[in-house]
This record gives sequence, C-alpha cells and structure tokens, in this order.
Amino acid sequence: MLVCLLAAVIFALPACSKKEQPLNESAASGLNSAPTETVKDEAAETPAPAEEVKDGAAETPAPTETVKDEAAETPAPTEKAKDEAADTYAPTEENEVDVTVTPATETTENELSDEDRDKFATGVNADEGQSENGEEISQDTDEVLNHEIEEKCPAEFSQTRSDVEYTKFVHKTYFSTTCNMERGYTILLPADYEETKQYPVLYMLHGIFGDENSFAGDSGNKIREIVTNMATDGLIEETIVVCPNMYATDDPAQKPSFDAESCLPYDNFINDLVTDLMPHIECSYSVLTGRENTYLAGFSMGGRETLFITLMKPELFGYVCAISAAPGIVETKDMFMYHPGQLKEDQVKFAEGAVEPEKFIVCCGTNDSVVGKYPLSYHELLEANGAEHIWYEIQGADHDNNAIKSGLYNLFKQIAYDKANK
Ligand code: FER
Repeated sequence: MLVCLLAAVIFALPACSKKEQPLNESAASGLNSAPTETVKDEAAETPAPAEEVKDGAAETPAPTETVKDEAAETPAPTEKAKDEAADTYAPTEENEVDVTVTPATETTENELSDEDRDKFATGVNADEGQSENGEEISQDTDEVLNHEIEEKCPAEFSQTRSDVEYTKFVHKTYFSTTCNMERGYTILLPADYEETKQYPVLYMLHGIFGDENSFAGDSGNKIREIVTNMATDGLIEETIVVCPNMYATDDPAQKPSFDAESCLPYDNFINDLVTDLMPHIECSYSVLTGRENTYLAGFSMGGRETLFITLMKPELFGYVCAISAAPGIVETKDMFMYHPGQLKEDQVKFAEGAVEPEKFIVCCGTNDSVVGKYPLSYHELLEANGAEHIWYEIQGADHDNNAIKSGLYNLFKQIAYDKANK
C-alpha cells in the first residue's frame, strides 16, 4: 500500500516542474516537452536573473602582431600520435562520459593580455558593417534551398534588416551537478516566443578564454541576424540559440590556459551539457527535443569540443558544425602547447552502428592564423576513418567572424534544405 502510494506520488510529479519566463513574461502554459532525464530540483527551482547581455559591447580587437607572427609558424599536425596517449578517452556505450587526459609533459609560457584572451573567445576581424561581397544581395529563398555549400554568408542573412524583429541574448543560470555549482548561459529566444509553440535549439560553443557572454557580446558574429533572418524568410523554423559557458570545472579558482590540465574542463563540458544544461533547457523552455531538432556548433575551442561531443554522442545532435576547430582532439604539439589528445587517431569516427548526424559540417578559413591546418587534419582523419561529414574551406577567412558567419549560415542552410525536402 505504502509502496503504491509512493509510486503514485512519484509518477504524479512532473519531470519538469517549471519553465523559464520568456522575454515577454507571459505565464508558462505547462506545455512541456519531456526532458531526457529528471532534472535536479535545484535547477528547476533556480530563479533565473533576466539580465540582458550587452549586445555589441565588445568591438573585437584586431589580432596583435605577436599572435599573427607566431601563428604563421603553425606546424601542420602531421606527427603520428604516440602510444603513450593510449589512456585517452575511448568511446563507450556509457551515458556518463569520463575524460581522462594525461597532464602535459610540456607547457608553454602564456602571458596573454585580456585583449588577446578576448579575441579567442569568438572570432577576430569581423568585417563590421560591411556586406561580405561589398554588394547588396537579394536572394530568393528558392536559390538558397539547395544543398550546396556557400563559402560566404550572403549579406541578406547577416545584415540587420528593417523587416525583421530581433531579440537580445539574455543571461540565465542553471545548477550543474557536473560542476556542483550554479552556472551561466545566454539564450536568444525568438521575438514571438510562446509556450504554445515548440522550437528547435542550437547550442553554440565559444572559443578558448570565452564564457557564456562571448558570442552575445560580439556583434560581429551576426548570430542573431543569421538565425532571425533565415527564420523570418521561412527557411528555418524559429530557433532558440543557447550559448553555454564551456569551461566545466568544479573549482571556481581554476582558469583556462594553454596547458593540458587547464584545458580538461573544456573536455569535461560534454558531461555538463548532456547531464545538466540540455535537461535544464528542455525543462525550462518550450523546445522540440530529439536529434532532428537539436543542433550543435562551435568555434575554435568550441569547434574542437563540438567535434568531440558529436563523435561521442551522435544520437543527440542531428545537425552539427565545427568551425575552425582547435587542435587537441588527437595528440599533437602546436605553437601554444602540447596536446595529449582526447582520442587516438583511429577513434576519430562514430562508433560502430551509431546513429550519425544528418549533417556534420567541418570548416575553416584558408587564412586561419591560429589553428592553421588542424581543421583540415580533422577532415582527413574523419575521411580516413569513414565518418561521413561535409568539409569546406572559406577562402580568405582568418580565425574570425567570417568563418563563424559562414559555418552558421551553412548549418542552417543544410537544415533548411533537409526540412524542405522531407
Ligand atoms: C591551441 C590552439 C588554439 C589551443 C586552443 C586554441 C588549447 C583555441 C583557440 C580559440 O579558441 O580561439 O593549441 O589549445
């Protein structure tokens, strides 16, 4: 009897007891999509501060000469992974991901200014205010609806348009059981977000030294323009964009740096994302769940983790874009540091029988002065290991917002094409 009563109480409890209030503060309707797992009470109860993130606050600084000069010497990652890297993460069927990386045997002194750190987080050289081709482009949606990669995001989608209503990223928090602390994220909701509709979600991962405010604070990446313009034109569904803090540590004193130990929290983000943030988002907003409606993209360090997370959890993300992915997936040494490697070269693939993303894009600028040819090397590894993906290069783009705009546009373009051809 007591058991029955308990069971009845447990089943009666909603897995998701509360949704975040949207920007217009309308009452939550309770039209929930079920989260993949029960969300911790702390997360559900957390009152999220609706602090609006300063938009366009950070005018991205041009790269310093030092960084540029050093970048030119980026060695191509051709060295073969050593056997000592054998204890790196191996893909398993397990839900929980453990990341074990041997600490660096060698580190580089990295006295970086705040300015230098800032520019890693999103992308430098944002052709601010310019149309990419120096011309107005008016594209028919029919012209966009094909599966061809376009290296440049058409100005039509990256520009602020008078016919379109834009919203701003808002700062929120969730409780992370992975990090045992409250953590921040920023979220961009469609202008007419309402609980009676459900929206796909894009998780967008920042670069090294960044945080949840990096993308929101850089008006040059055009994230909100691209997603909102493409949705307004009916190419994609109105889509929620979530920008997490990818540095998943339980030690508030730990800071990112160019050494293997300081980079471990980035590799641990997969656990925070899957166990804590995604359930929180699915519980708190009216989102469409399932891989068809869940997208992942990232730039540089975020591109590296996008690759890693996609290979480890391909069942979660239907559409993926790793932009200018940083080294470190496999063992290597670049101008910044020695990377023990998250995977062995022959592990850079999907597990046997795994569900794979519908579209998995890997791209990089041809003039990338920070990650050089590492993204190309990822493409080559994926190809050699038989992991299906789309590889392309953005002519002339550096480690910058032109790469971000291109990757994001092409990700949505593939989504638009697939959904139009269902
Ligand atoms: C590295 C080169 C580039 C690295 C990280 C980056 C951790 C990331 C750059 C960025 O996020 O902009 O060796 O090691």
